[in-house]
Amino acid sequence: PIWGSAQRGLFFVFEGLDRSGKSTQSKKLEEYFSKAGRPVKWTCFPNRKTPIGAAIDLYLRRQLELPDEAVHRLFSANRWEMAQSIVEDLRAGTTIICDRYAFSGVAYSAAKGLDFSWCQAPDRGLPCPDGIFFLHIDEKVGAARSNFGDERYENAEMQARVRGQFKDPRLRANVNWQDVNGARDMEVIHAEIRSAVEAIRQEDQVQLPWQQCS
Ligand code: NYM
Ligand code: MG
Repeated sequence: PIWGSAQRGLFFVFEGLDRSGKSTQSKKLEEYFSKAGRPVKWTCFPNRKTPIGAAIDLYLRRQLELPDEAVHRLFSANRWEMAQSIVEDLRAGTTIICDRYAFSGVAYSAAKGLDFSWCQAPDRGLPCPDGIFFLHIDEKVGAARSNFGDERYENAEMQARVRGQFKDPRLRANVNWQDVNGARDMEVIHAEIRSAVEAIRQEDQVQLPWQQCS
């Protein structure tokens, strides 16, 4: 089989609006794996440490102006430059837990008015997550949590538009999308995610060949 004798790692992605609890929950899941002695790596997109990520960071901190289309392609290229190492880690048996992925890429750019399927195109073929945990927060919870910084997109108006884009069924098509109510106690949310992860782990023991996002 494509994975050899060793069990491959699983690829989990956390998605949601800014301040939805993705960082907290993704790090709690990483801790759960590492405490159990299972190989795991936490990562995030944008990955601001690469050269492309450095340009994205300048853009988000408003020190660089770029056309919407150009920055959309940079966000995607930032995933492509990490794709090889993600696949190698998965093949080596390491589980990858990722804070944001292509779904944010589409939702944020489409919220700026770019065509939805145009936004999806550059990410086609990237490693497909085994599970996507989408942390929902409604407008009221969002407003209560919103001690936004001054990065681009961190304002109530943009967040409302992104919230709308995340509801588009084209984002959920052909992927293992798990809606999670993000307005609850963080331990309750973590427990729910943990059991979803264990269920996915059971299914994946059939060692399906690794798929790409279509
Ligand atoms: N973002 C993130 C995008 O606009 N497109 C993408 O492809 C990704 C991965 O970057 N407001 C936006 C969403 C966030 C911002 O991410 C920075 P974070 O997770 O807040 O550092
Ligand atoms: Mg943010």
